[in-house]
Amino acid sequence: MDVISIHEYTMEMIQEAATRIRQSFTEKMEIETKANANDLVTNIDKETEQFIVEKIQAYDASHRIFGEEGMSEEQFADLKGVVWIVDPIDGTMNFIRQQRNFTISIAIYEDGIGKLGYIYDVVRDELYYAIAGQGAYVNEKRIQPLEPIELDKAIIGINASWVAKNNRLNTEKIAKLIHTVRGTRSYGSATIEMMYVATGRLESYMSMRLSPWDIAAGAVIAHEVGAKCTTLKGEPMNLLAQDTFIIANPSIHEQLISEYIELI
Ligand code: 2AM
Ligand code: CA
Ligand code: CA
Ligand code: CA
Repeated sequence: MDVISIHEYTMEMIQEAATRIRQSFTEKMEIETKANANDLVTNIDKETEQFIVEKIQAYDASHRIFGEEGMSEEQFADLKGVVWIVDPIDGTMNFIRQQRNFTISIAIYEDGIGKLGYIYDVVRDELYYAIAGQGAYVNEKRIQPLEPIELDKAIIGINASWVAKNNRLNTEKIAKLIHTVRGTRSYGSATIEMMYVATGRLESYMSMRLSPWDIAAGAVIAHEVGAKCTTLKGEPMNLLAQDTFIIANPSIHEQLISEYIELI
């Protein structure tokens, strides 16, 4: 795999995809629901994925492609070979309602190993990316390795459903966590929240259910700065199916899981 050639190609592709998304702001979009009333998709999600898939196929037709909107034919059975994992718009609800706080997310894995990751916050014009082993960047600026921090100084990316009555985890422990930390935030885009952890704006982000395309690119970038990504049980994160997920500053990752997260 020619990493530098793929990198240059992807940087250009992602800018082109973003230009198309920006142009779409002036047009009326078509909105459909997927699994439930809050699970939305637009024609722009689909058109962006279609554009990216065609570009990848033009680059190398032997590469496999997993995309959220299913514009490629692949099933998620394994990660053999070169696999592109694409979320054309991460944060679709934000995209529809706010025209901000959404990203384009693209990862390239080879035999299950993360090689390149790209997350483009289109409206802020912040492109986070990493080539494995060569550090992580936001635009031209190198992202510094994470510094240790104590939990009582941490800001945690968590949303209100974690404390609402639910049958998936011990909410009393989460309430205790919320009282312990300095603050909580919720942005509605897994990739933005992961990049906020990678850049030290948050110390952790966690979710009950994310898919491979929500986390694949972020994990490559996070790895370069030392942020730790696992399931909420502390197991290796799942890139073949929906699962729980946590990313955290390494100094608090273990403590969060062992003291505050009790899955039922
Ligand atoms: P999406 O916008 O690409 O669907 C929202 O809290 C975050 O969770 C977004 O990153 C969103 O990605 C992701 N997510 C994963 N599964 C989801 C679902 N079933 N419904 C809504 N958001 C989902
Ligand atoms: Ca979606
Ligand atoms: Ca997503
Ligand atoms: Ca999406």
